[in-house]
Formats: sequence, structure tokens, C-alpha cells
Amino acid sequence: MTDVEVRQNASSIVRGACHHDCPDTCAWEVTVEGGRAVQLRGVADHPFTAGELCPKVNRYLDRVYHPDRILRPLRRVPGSRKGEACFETITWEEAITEIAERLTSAISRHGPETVLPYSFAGTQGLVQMGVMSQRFFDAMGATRVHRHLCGVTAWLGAADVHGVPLGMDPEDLRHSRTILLWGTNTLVTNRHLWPTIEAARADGAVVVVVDPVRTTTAERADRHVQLRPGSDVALVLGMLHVIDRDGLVDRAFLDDHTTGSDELLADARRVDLDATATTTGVDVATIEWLATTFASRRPAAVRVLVGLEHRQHGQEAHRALAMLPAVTGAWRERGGGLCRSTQQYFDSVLVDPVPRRVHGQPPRVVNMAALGEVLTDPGLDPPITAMIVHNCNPATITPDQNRVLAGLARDDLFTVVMEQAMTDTARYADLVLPATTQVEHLDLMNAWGHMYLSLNRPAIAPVGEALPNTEVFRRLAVALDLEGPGLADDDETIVRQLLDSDHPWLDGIDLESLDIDGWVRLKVPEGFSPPMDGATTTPDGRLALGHLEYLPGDETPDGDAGLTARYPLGLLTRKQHVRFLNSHYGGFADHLPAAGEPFLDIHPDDAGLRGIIDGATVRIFNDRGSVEMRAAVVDRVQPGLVTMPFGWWANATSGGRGANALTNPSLGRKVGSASFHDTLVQVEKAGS
Ligand SMILES: Nc1nc2c(c(=O)[nH]1)N[C@H]1C(S)=C(S)[C@@H](COP(=O)(O)OP(=O)(O)OC[C@H]3O[C@@H](n4cnc5c(=O)[nH]c(N)nc54)[C@H](O)[C@@H]3O)O[C@H]1N2
Ligand SMILES: Nc1nc2c(c(=O)[nH]1)N[C@H]1C(S)=C(S)[C@@H](COP(=O)(O)OP(=O)(O)OC[C@H]3O[C@@H](n4cnc5c(=O)[nH]c(N)nc54)[C@H](O)[C@@H]3O)O[C@H]1N2
Ligand code: SF4
Ligand SMILES: [Mo]
Repeated sequence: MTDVEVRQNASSIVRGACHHDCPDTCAWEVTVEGGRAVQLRGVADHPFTAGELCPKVNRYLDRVYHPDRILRPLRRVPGSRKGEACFETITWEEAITEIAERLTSAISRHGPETVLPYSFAGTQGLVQMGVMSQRFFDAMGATRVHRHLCGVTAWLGAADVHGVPLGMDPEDLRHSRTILLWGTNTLVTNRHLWPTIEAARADGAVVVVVDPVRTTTAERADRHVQLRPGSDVALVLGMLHVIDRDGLVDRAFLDDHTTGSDELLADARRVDLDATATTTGVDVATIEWLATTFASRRPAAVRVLVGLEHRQHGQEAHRALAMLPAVTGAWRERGGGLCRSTQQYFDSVLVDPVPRRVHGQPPRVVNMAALGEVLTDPGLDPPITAMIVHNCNPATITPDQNRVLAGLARDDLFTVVMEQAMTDTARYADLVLPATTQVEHLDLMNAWGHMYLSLNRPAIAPVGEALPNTEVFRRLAVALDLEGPGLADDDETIVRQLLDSDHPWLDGIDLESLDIDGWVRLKVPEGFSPPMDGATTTPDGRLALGHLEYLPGDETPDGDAGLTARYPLGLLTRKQHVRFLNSHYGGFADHLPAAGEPFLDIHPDDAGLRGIIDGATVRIFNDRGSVEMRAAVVDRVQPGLVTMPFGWWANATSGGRGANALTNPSLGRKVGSASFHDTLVQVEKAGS
């Protein structure tokens, strides 16, 4: 009998961890009775998540057993339109055979690069997210995709300074006396960090939020610095000016641990604080207070996640924030430095040891942010004629939605979507394959908000005919006669392969030790300070500072004047709902936020200019698209800026379009995420 079959016969508690693309990776336990999961709750002994989940995942089992769950393979009914979601049930055998035939025929006409694997972080478990699919698509020679929609731009900015950008252990914020939550909405997006922040605050820490919006987190902070969107580099330069002017530079730290500080400080000296105040919308006294507080009320930390990166100059903003703690020598003290994603701690040690098969030249690479263009570009050679989607909902989450949907609607595109629910993307599929949920498959969970590695044991057998992503790729590899290393490995073997490392941070950690509690802390020394402890991996081993210059993004109010004349308002489409996790819950009526629909937040000044009253239906538009929803006239946004939540599905608006119908897909540099937040729009009363 398998593990799962044994459990089906008794009541048991199975440990696992949340799979969502959320920094917290909460440890959970599932109570199973007679083969059915009856309760899911947080594991109390987990040091970081401490027995609490969150409003969305408290009800995750409803999603597991939801009547809308996809439980069998589906094929689009011949003659029905893509997007209509008119499907018929087929067997797994039929599905696998059909996919193999269609891929073989596409590859024989255009070569393997005609296949586009499109996936993201629907689960961030290492096994179900990437390892097997990457082996599979590389064995095939499919087009490679820069999976850069989240976190990579932030990574690149910090990497410009650090090499491998290891930051502070977030739990060390407990020791901080100044915490700058810079472009991160902790209470909504990273809630399990809040108790650490509150504990530091009880010991006298001052908590500052730097955000263009008065977020829930800003409301709970000691001070909110409401800068103009995208002006962070200017604000950092202003702070550095004050730090230098007032003799608060840590010269010894700069001499011992950095290069390029002369160039940086020369740029800072040239700053005119009045001009900084105009650019940033932050008055000079506040800039001075912020700089002085950060430099002298110590230990002092800057906390960033991802919100800042989704801009043309997002990498530069993250680079600027990585330089700030170096100038004041904040890294010297426990609780001081840059507190960012912990992903790189895990990436440094959990490496798939199985070599990839590469046929001759490595395949071409496209950036996932450019999906709309990739699918609709008539000149692309070879064209994309087959697309396999897993862990991802591109119709909702990818920028420039109208172009993405035009691509997905192509009759000559064969699309397979592996999903749990009939998402806006699955509606466009030729074949939909039922995917297991986190309580039904094995996985190894890293984290990007703390240092704990978790093992997710399956608690129940797959519901219906759902299969783990890995099993689908194993079956497809056989059907396609693919040759390549590791294509037949089972999930437990993959976990063992990932853990098989000599790295000291994994010392003593294996499947058996993870099975004891379900989680274990990486063996990173307590109080580890990467720059002080020799972990800077730039070529000369010193933090790389250097010139810093503020540049406005092209599609911002300070950017292209012609565009601003037509579209004067900046648009932010951030994570706003505690009951959403990206696009996961948008389509489930019983999971929606109480308001039941998305609202556009607009400042009273901008609403007044347009005759818009609270609750009125408005049209928000630019050259890429148009969306209608009701307006909330509120002063938590600043004049010139409107915001709407992202993650709602097509059925939430009358025109069937969400936030991404408006967003800017262009990349800041060749790699990294889209400039989602460098988006300009106009707003008018609907029907006017
Ligand atoms: N406008 C705007 N757009 C954004 C953002 C924004 O802030 N604003 N944020 C961006 C960011 S940061 C991110 S991370 C992306 C998120 O983009 P995605 O990763 O695509 O988003 P999710 O909704 O988390 O997950 C997508 C799907 O994965 C499925 N899924 C979950 N587990 C599994 C599994 O085990 N197997 C399979 N086959 N499927 C599974 C879920 O059912 C879900 O429909 O969106 C980006 N898009
Ligand atoms: N409840 C919930 N939690 C989530 C998610 C979710 O969908 N729902 N998604 C998860 C994912 S995939 C991610 S990547 C994380 C993201 O976590 P965060 O990075 O914390 O969240 P964001 O909403 O992307 O952005 C944070 C803040 O950046 C601000 N911001 C935007 N532009 C600027 C700017 O130019 N300067 C400054 N200083 N601030 C700016 C926004 O107003 C926003 O309040 O959250 C994760 N957690
Ligand atoms: S979504 Fe985040 S906060 Fe909620 S249970 Fe999962 S990891 Fe924890
Ligand atoms: Mo993300």
C-alpha cells in the first residue's frame, strides 16, 4: 500500500506547507478522515508562521473540493470558439495521445522552438513548479522563457551591488530600531512578518512606510512618506545628500567593504534638496528626518519586496536601496542592512543536479512579459504554434491583456492548460488537464520571506482524475519518446536530488529530517550579515556602489509629454485584497472580497475635474485597452494617481477585461519584469 492508501483507512494529520507565491510559506497540517481532508490549520510550532494561515487559505479546502474544480481531462468541442469554454470530457489516454500527436506534427513542421512552455508560480513548490518541466522542455528543445514577471528585476538591482543578493534574515528585524518598509504592503502581502515588526516596535523601533499610496500598512506605521510614484531613486539621492552633508557617512565601512563610493557621494553632493522635494513630492524636512533617522537610529533596515520593481527603472530603484545601508554602515549591526527576498539562500543550495539535454545551439529565449507580442508577431520565426501552460493564468496576470487574448484566440495555436479551475486562460485551451492541489501532491517548499525549508506531504489521494504536473510531463515524455536525463524520476527522487548537497546551509537536512516537523531552518548562522561575513560575490568581493541618477519612466507623468497630454494619470494595479493571491481566488464567488467587485480608487481632485462621484461607473483607458468599473473617490491615493486591484477574472467587469488590459508590457532592460506600474491612463464617466 502507498502512503496515501494507508491514510485513507484512518484519521491522521499530515504536515505540509502553503504553495502560494507568497513570502510567508506557512507550515500547515491537514486532518484527514476516511480519505477526506476535513481540516487545514497552521502548524503552531513553526517559528515564523506560528500556527496562523490567512483569510484566503483558511478556506483552502473549499477550493480543493469546490464544485467548479476541474476533475477530468477536457477537450474543446469541435467548432466552438476559443474563450467560450465549451468542453467535453475525455480520458487521460486520449489527452496524452492527442497532445503527443499535435506536438509531433508542430515540431515536424517548424522545429521544437515552435513549442512555448508558459508557466509561473501558481505553486512555488520546487518539484511541481519547475524541475521536471524544465527537464522535459529542454529535452524537447522548446523555446525557453525568461520567467521574470516577479522578483527578478529586484534581484538584478540588488545583484548590481552584492553579486548574489543575499539580504538580512527577516527575523533579524526584531533587533531593528528603524524599519523602512519601502514599497511593500506588509500587512497585505507578507502578514507573518508583522509580529516581528510589532515586537521591534514595542522595543522602540520606528516604522516608516515609503509608498505612493496610503496602504493599510501605511495606516499602521509611525510615519508614511507618500512619495510620487517612481521617484524612489531621487528620494534616495536626497537622503544620501543629507547623510553626507551631516557627516553621517560610515567612511570606514565604505573603505573596507565597498568600491565606487566616491562617484556615488559626488552625485549625492550635487543634489538640490528643493528639486528633490519637487520630484518626489516629499518636503525637505521629511527627507532630512528620514535620512537622519536611518543613519542614526540604529540598527536600521530597509525592507523591500517586489512592488518597486514593476517599472522601467525598477532595477535602478532596487540598486539605490541596496546602496543606502552601505553608506551608513547599517550592516554592522544585527537588525541593520537590506532586508529582501530570502529566495537566493535557497537557490544557492537547492540545485537540480541532473544535467539538461541541449541539442546543438541552446534554444531561443523569450520573456514571459512579452507573451502578447510573441503570440501575435507575424514575423516570429519559427512561429509559436503550440503552448503548454502550467501554474499560470496568463489571460489575467500578463500585461497587455488584449494582445494576450488575441494570441490565445488564434485557431492555429494548439494550447494545453494544466489547471485546477476554469480560469480565463483555460477557457482558451484546446485541452485542459486537471491538476492536483497542494494537499494532493508531494513537494519541497522554499520560501522568500524567511529561512525555513518545508516538506509538503500529500494528505489525500488526488481528487477526481487530477494529476500532479510532474506526472503529466512523465507521461508526455514517454508518449513523445523523448530522451533526456531524469525524465522518469518520481517526485520523491526529485526531492532527494535537490537536497543532495554538500553546502553547509543544508548540513544534516534530508528527507528524513524534514519529515520530523515538516520544516527546518536552513543552517545559515544566526545573525548572518552577508557583507560583514564575506558573502559579497562581486568580482572584487566588495559591494559595488557607483553613479546614481534619477530618470523618470517614459510612461509616467514626468516622461513622454505627448503621451501625458492624452493620458495624464498614473495607474497602479497592485495586490490589494487579503482574500486574493494573484489570480487564484478571483473567479470564486465565495472567496471574493466583501465589496464583491473591483473599484478604481481616484483622488477627490481628479474625480472633481471629471465630474465623477463616489460609486459612479467610470471608463479607464489608454491605447492598449479600456476597462469599466465603479469609482471609489478616496484620498488614500494622491492626485495624479489612480489604482485598481489586479487578480479579478474577466467576469468581474462588464467588458470582460481586468487591470492588465491597460498595463505596460515593456521591459526596463532586456531581462526582468514588465513595467506594469509605468502605465498612463485617462478616466471618464462611463457612457460620456
Ligand atoms: N497588473 C498586475 N499584474 C501582475 C502583478 C501585479 O501586481 N499587477 N503581479 C505579477 C506577479 S508579482 C506575479 S507573481 C504574477 C502571478 O502570476 P501567476 O503565477 O500566473 O498567478 P497565480 O494566480 O498565483 O497562479 C496561476 C494559476 O496557477 C494554478 N495552480 C496552482 N497550483 C497549481 C498546481 O499545482 N498545478 C497547476 N497546473 N496549476 C496550479 C492556479 O489555479 C492559478 O490559476 O502576476 C503578475 N501580474
Ligand atoms: N494578499 C496577497 N498577498 C500577496 C499577493 C496577493 O496577490 N495577495 N501576491 C504575492 C506576490 S506574487 C508578491 S510578488 C508579493 C508582492 O508584495 P509587495 O511587494 O509588498 O506588494 P505590491 O502590492 O506588489 O507592492 C507593494 C507596494 O509598492 C507600492 N509601489 C508601487 N509603485 C511604487 C513606487 O514607485 N515607489 C514605492 N516606494 N512604492 C511603490 C504599491 O503602492 C504597493 O503598496 O505579494 C505576495 N503576497
Ligand atoms: S498565502 Fe501566504 S499567508 Fe496565506 S497561508 Fe499561504 S503562505 Fe501563509
Ligand atoms: Mo509575485
